[in-house]
Amino acid sequence: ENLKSFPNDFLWGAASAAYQVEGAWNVDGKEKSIWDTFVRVPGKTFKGTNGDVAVDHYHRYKEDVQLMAEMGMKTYRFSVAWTRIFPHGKGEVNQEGIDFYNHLIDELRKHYIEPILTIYHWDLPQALQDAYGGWESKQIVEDFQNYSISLFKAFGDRVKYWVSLNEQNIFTRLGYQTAMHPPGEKDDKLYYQVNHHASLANAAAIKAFRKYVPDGKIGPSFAYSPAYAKTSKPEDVLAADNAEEFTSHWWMDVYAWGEYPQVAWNYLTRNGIAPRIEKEDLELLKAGKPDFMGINYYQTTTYEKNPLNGVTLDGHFNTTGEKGTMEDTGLPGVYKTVTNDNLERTNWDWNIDPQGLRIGIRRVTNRYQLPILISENGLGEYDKVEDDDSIQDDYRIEYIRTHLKAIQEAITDGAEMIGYCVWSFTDLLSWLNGYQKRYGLVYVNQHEEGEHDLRRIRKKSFYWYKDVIASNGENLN
Ligand code: GCO
Repeated sequence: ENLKSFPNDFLWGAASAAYQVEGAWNVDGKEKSIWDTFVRVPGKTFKGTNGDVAVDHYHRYKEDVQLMAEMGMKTYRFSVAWTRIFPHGKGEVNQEGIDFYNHLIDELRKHYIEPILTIYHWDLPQALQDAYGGWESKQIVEDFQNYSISLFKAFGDRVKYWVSLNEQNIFTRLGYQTAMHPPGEKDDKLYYQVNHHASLANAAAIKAFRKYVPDGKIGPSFAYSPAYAKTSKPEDVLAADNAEEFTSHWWMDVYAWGEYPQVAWNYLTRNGIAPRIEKEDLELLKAGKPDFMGINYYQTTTYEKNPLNGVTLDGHFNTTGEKGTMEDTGLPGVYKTVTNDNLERTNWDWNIDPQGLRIGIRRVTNRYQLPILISENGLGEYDKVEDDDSIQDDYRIEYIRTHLKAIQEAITDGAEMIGYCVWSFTDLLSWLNGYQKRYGLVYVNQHEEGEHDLRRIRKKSFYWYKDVIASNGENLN
């Protein structure tokens, strides 16, 4: 097939998040985020790993940017730690925090690497969690907007691409449905309320952005897992449609249109867990529309009819009468998650589905008519350092290659693609999995225990991606 080329200004890059790379958790005025607290609770993370040091990017950012430059990267997506800027979430700006990101941004620009700045990648100031429950209160909207404005003022002259919230659907689900992330709650009603506040905060930041960075572009990064039906039985197809609405449109419709999808809204209302919404909320949601949709893509999810209650979209939330959450069962009567036997799976049991990325891009393009930034995509695996100090991560190369090919096909389909960020540039702390699960193009000698000098080693994928960038994606075979 004759594929279109990647655009000449396509942003080839890689990404990271503050808590996962920076370390320096309590220096230069930084105070605790909810993650600094959570990782100290016994049993929450693999072998109790935490981000106190992480890969020490805070002190080694120059070396890391040097490696990005060597690879020819066009863009680097990183996040700002809120508690460096406002140690207690609000109040006086901490100049030392601003300085760190100024240095990083200047270093990137010196090497012609376009910074993409993520405002929020999960490290909420502990002080705000303590004061009013963080995302649980509508007060977060104003504090998040003020924090965002401080970033716009400090960096908006040099940073033109911004990501507002990273994976709102994930940090709220893991924080309020599965209790695997802070603050560790299991409460479906609260979960939807928290999401409403986060959507409002997202819109409030974008609204302010127009004034402070009029020539910039901003959008959320959504963790999109396109829904497949297990079979062509109509009830399974309906279950997949339901899942797409509950697991994707619930957020993306709000971002793009300022509206909640009807079917899900009605279901949640019938079950008494729809969020409380005030009239002015809808105005705010409509006033904060993004320039692009950031998509973090790792895999698709497959669904079948959920037989509980037997009636689609008419189930009760808690069919057994026990305290459980939607996450335990899928949605009673609405959908149920199943394994897709047609796809291979990683060692972390995530399916590998490059075509799913093309399908997802197509759905987002058709529904929202927005340009798309693939703000994350990559493979988490065990990596082995050979005796000659090389890392032969052909599996990662294959993963990235096939997903880039899918993007090229999507471009040929007609999608407008801004860029692609490999998750991740260097190895980094996996929130719950320590350093076993590695994503980087650059290996970092960091481990839960034993020898760890934090030395950087270029993986085979580093050299491969360097060639891809140099050829603007012409060498994907
Ligand atoms: C992990 C996760 C993360 C996420 C990223 C989401 O292993 O901890 O996969 O690395 O992908 O933080 O934005």
